[in-house]
Order: sequence, then C-alpha cells, then structure tokens
Amino acid sequence: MSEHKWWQNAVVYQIYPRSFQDSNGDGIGDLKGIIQRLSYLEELGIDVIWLSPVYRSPQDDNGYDISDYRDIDPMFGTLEDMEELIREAKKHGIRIVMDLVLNHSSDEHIWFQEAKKSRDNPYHDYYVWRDGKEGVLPNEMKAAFGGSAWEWVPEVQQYYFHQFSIKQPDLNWENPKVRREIYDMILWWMEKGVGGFRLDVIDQIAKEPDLGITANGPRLHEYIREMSKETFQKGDLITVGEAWGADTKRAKLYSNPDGSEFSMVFQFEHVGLDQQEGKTKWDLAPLPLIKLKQTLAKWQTELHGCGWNSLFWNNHDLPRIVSRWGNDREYRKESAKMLAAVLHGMQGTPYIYQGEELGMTNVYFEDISHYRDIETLNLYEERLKEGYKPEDILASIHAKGRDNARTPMQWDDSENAGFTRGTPWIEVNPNYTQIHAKESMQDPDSVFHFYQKLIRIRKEYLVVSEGSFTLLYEEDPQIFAYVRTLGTQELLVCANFSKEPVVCPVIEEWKDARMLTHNYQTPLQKEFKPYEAVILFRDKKGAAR
Ligand code: TEU
Ligand code: CA
Repeated sequence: MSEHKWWQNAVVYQIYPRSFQDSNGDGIGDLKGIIQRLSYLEELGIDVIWLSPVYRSPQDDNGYDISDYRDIDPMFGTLEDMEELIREAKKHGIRIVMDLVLNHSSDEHIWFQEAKKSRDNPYHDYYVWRDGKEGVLPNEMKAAFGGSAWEWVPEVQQYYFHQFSIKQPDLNWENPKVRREIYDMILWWMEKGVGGFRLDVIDQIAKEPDLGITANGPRLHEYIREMSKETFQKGDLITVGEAWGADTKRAKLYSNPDGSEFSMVFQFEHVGLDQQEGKTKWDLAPLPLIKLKQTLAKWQTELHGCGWNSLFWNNHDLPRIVSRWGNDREYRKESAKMLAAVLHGMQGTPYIYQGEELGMTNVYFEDISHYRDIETLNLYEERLKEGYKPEDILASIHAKGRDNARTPMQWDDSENAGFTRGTPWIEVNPNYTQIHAKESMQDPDSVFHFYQKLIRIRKEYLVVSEGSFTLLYEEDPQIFAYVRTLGTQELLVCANFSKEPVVCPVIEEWKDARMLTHNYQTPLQKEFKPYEAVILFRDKKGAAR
C-alpha cells in the first residue's frame, strides 16, 4: 500500500462562481459572495472548494475562455479578493482548487492577439495553424460546440484550430515556450497558496489535427509528467484532470500513486450511459442500471491500490442527478439521499456540486430565450436547421442541457432565492420557494444533513476511504448494493434505485450491524421502499460496534 495522502479522505465542493452568491447586486455571483458563504460550507464539512474559472475572460463560455491567467475577471472581483478568499477559506479549514483551462485560451488573450498578426510574430506558434485557402478547410473536424474546428484568419492566410468555440483557439503544446509559460503561471498560483488544480479537458492538449486526433494524443502523458514535475510536485496539492477519453488503464497512469501525473481524473464512462448508442448526449435513452453498476464496480476494483477514483454525479456541465437518475417529484428527498449514499460509500474522492446537497433539480424553461449556455443555444439552432421540432429539442435540453446545473444557488425563499438583490444573469429555478438552504439547514432530516452525515462517515471509518469493493446483486435491475472490506471491518451500502419496492435479502445477514445512515425514519426491513438506502457497519473482531 502506498502512503496515505490528505486528499484521500477529503471531500470537494464545486462552486460555479457566477451562480453561487452575488454580493453587489449586479446579478452575477462573485468572490466576495463566496467568502460570505464559507461558514455554510464548513458546516457541511467539506475540505476543498473547486472554483470554476474566475480569471479574466470575455465569458464566451462562462470563463472557460481565459484572456489573462494571472488576473481575476472584474465581474468576479479582484486579485485581492481572490487572495482574501484563499486566506479566509483556510480559516475554515478549506483549500481552494483553481480550474486550469490549458487546452485553449480566449481569442482575446494577448498571445492570440499577437499570434494572428503575422506568421513571424513570436506568438504565432503558440496556437495551432494550418495553411489553406479561404473556404477550403484543412479537414472535416468539428468543434464541440458546433461548426468546423477551423477558423480562417485573413491576416496570416491560415486557419487556426479550435476544439471548442471560435473564441477558444487551441494552444500549441508542441511548442516548449507555451509549456514554460503555463508552468510559470501555475507556480505563480501555487505561491498564492492555492490547494490544487482541476485541469480542463486535459486529455485533449496533445491533439494531432492532421490525424484527426483530439483526445489521448501520442505525447499526452509526456506533457502531463513534465507539467507535474515542473509544478504540482513542488507542493502538496490535489490535482484532478478532466478526461472524457479515459479508460481504467489510462486512469492508472493519470493517478499513479507515485505522484508522477495527477491525484486523480474525472472519467465519464457512467455519464454516457443514458444516451442512444453511437449518438450524442441529446439523444436520450433510459439508464440501464445494471450497466451503471458494472461500470462503477469496474472502476472501483481496477483502480483499487494502484490508482485513485474521483466520485461524482454532477458538475457544471451535467444535469442535476436527482432529476436524471432519481425522482425530482414525489421522491425528491428520498432519491437525492439514495444517490448520495451510493456514491459516498465508494472509494475515491467525492465531489459535490453546489446545490446537490439540497437536492436541487433540473430547470424546465419553456422557451429557448431563457437559456444562456453557448452549447445549448448552438444545439438549438443546429437542430432547428436539421428539421427537428422545437419541442423535441427542448425535451433534450430539459434532460441534458448544461444550464440545469447553472441556475442560481437556492439559499432561501426570498426573491431570487437570496442569490442576488438585482436581476440574476439566468433565472432562478421556480421551485426555489420549496427547495432552499435555509429550510434544509433547519430540518434535521434534510438532504443537506444527509450529506453532512456521509462526509462525517468518510472521516470516521477508514473502510470508506481504503476498503476493497464487492458488488452484490449484479444482475438485479433495481438494487444497487455493495460491500466494502478492510481487515475485519465491513461496510454495506444497500439501495433501491427504483420507485418500486424490492426485497434485499442481504439485510437479514446484517441484523446486528451498526446503522450509520438511513434515508427513511421507519425501521429497516428487507423489503425496501422506493429509493430506500442504508449504510451499515460491522467489525468481525467481536466489537461489532
Ligand atoms: O468540458 C469539456 C467538454 O468536453 C464539455 O464541453 C462537454 O463535452 C460538454 O459539456 C458535454 O456536453 C470542459 C468544461 O467543463 C466545460 O464547461 C467547457 O465548456 C469546456 O471544457 C471547454 O473549456
Ligand atoms: Ca456580483
């Protein structure tokens, strides 16, 4: 066994700054707003905040298009505010993780402004260019947010490559100068005392556009190891790479316990299960529970002892889990807790996305004009042109659109949910009068307190962060249950993932175990109610409790 790292029993909370807390009434969340809410987060019990990008940015993709990596966007505050946040968070025992977007910059970054002036500009080679003729694209590659991945620049008579929007030109990692600039910038943030980094689409930095390669390019791990050595390894950081293209084999490289790359990656195999085979996330299909269990179990067992998992249902790109795989109507609280129990009982570092701890739901805007996300807006236009019916496109957006996660945090039942005293940049979910933090904090049986309990369990029982994993009832289409084992200690997580009752016979064998948490007030029986979930603990070494 490798030595224990601090982040192996830490819990991370993701903040999407523009939707968390507005402090000055301009309708946009900001750093001062986050500082005001630190005691709420301490109460929840989290150790780390992952902050989605707050750097200077034209906000074409809500900050994932950075025009200055060493400054804060005025919309969010100042560099001093950022330093204050790092300091204040520390007083609450919380570290701050910055979101590094290194695959691309904004087209308004000074590097790109220079790069597009002429081919012999010293910054030209900071980006990925190909010769061509206007109107004759270098190849057919598409951008993630629609349209071609190539954009013509008349001044240099070349196309630049962009995997995301036109305003997000890809950086050229083959150029050692680019890499050095990036490492110096990372070191600069480390000196400011940040606790770690989340690395945006890191598996796409080693792209080879001539070969049509975006993710997992041949030099990927070489670049990551160099970056890690030059930067992260000089501190005691938590680092997590976003890697849509990761399988378990690659994840073992990324999260090698020798620390040569990252602490862990976000992998998305489970996230893609409820879509039609070979199609996009917008082409909806029901979740195959058996597949979900197999997938998560595979990640649990294959990385055990030789890598490290991240655990998440949600982030700023994904729909709300209670609406997605739970039930956001009559069993909202029960299913939100069930999903939490299933995730937080596993090995890895859990990530909670803002509002998830309240059981916040998707938003169902009736008209496209309420949406703000570039991906959603582009999809709508594209599909309209392709002849889809508006109501069908909206149905996909209701299920999968990124704005589901981006409506303002619901703090209380006052106007705009206590998020802003101005006009919010995106409307608050109308259900804020029922679902909000104030209510959740007062109710001992709330989703909030359930999450708080799960975090405490992780800190108290070593078996949660270190135990091995055994899936039970593999072929059962309703039950999600598993046992974690560490020496003589055992933990059982048993959940009904469905709305119909189901019998879980294993409960009989655990009659004498200690109940750590349960999402129903009724006594535990082997017949599980809709979305019922329980976590039990026992120690075979006599002292069962
Ligand atoms: O996301 C990477 C990514 O691949 C997403 O665009 C994903 O495909 C999409 O959200 C799912 O439909 C990261 C960030 O998390 C995202 O917010 C950014 O827009 C993107 O990179 C570009 O920086
Ligand atoms: Ca503000």
